[in-house]
Amino acid sequence: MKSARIPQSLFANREVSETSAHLRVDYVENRELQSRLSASSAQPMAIVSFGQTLPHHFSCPVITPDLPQIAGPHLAEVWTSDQPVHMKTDARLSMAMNGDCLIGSISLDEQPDISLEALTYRGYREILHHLQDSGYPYLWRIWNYFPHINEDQDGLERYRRFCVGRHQALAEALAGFPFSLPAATAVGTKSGPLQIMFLAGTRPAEHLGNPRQLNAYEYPSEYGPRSPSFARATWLRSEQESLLFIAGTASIVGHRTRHAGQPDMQTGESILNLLAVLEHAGSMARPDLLDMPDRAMYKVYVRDLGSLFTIRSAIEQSPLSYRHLLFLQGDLCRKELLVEIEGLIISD
Ligand code: 3EB
Repeated sequence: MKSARIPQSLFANREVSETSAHLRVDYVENRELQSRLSASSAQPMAIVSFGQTLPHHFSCPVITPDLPQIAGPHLAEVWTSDQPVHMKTDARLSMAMNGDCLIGSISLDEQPDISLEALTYRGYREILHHLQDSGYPYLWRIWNYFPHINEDQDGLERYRRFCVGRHQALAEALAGFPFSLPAATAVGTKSGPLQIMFLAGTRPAEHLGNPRQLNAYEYPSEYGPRSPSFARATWLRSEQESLLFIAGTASIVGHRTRHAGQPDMQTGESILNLLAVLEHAGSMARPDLLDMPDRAMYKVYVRDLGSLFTIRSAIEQSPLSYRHLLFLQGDLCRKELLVEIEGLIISD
């Protein structure tokens, strides 16, 4: 570990975004990234730049999924720590740890002699091995990115192949499976390797369902030979602060896709799902959770550029409030889905 000085907050005099005791997330314009990081004593843990590679080298895990940002200034997602950060890197995997949480990424190139399910299995086994080995065995949040997600490969859709490999690895090696599964994203990129970004901790988080949706890990087999391994929401809470990750909030009720072909209606259904998860979390504790709108950020994955305006209007007219709204162009894991919204809501 490095020195134990307590760093200043990353953007002390600026509009700040989400904070927790040890972990922060800020959305920073790409061209300001380097100057703002070097002006700060906070330690970077990970940087995510959507659809753009970064011109500089950073010492922390950097992930650049090919999901173009399609509205607003180009923002990078910057995870920083107010505690010293320790890095571990090998050829495919890179991790940053601060004693409480770990953020990592793994990148796996597809090759003709290995199926997507075998590659996914290998990636997840490697992640779980490193988490256990490093003392951060509890999964908090996962993002999965890979191209051609809805294409068939030898008679099975690539997303479903991915689900098979992920399920096998997690069922074998994650203690408490499936109830310990965290909130997750799986979206289709335009290009690139299989990339998995993961957040894990030394302590367990709480995983929640959505009363309007079946747990994805209980989906019937009509959606694939193995069910998708994720929770609708993961909640990290302590006396001082709370981070609520919401995922998988698309136009699905029960286990069925709703409103095929209608991006406006799908957006409305996704928002009802988000509000249901927020209400569910609020009913468990922290009734003020819903009163912290300025600490919310939502990422909106849009399949077709042509429906951006419709989707954006539906969100702007909804009761959802937020500080950051990012629109990314990506493919969703069911062919009929045109939009998906994920959230991070922070209270302290
Ligand atoms: C669904 O319920 C919606 O497989 O990790 C959303 C977020 C979806 C994550 C995943 C899937 C995943 O199936 C799709």
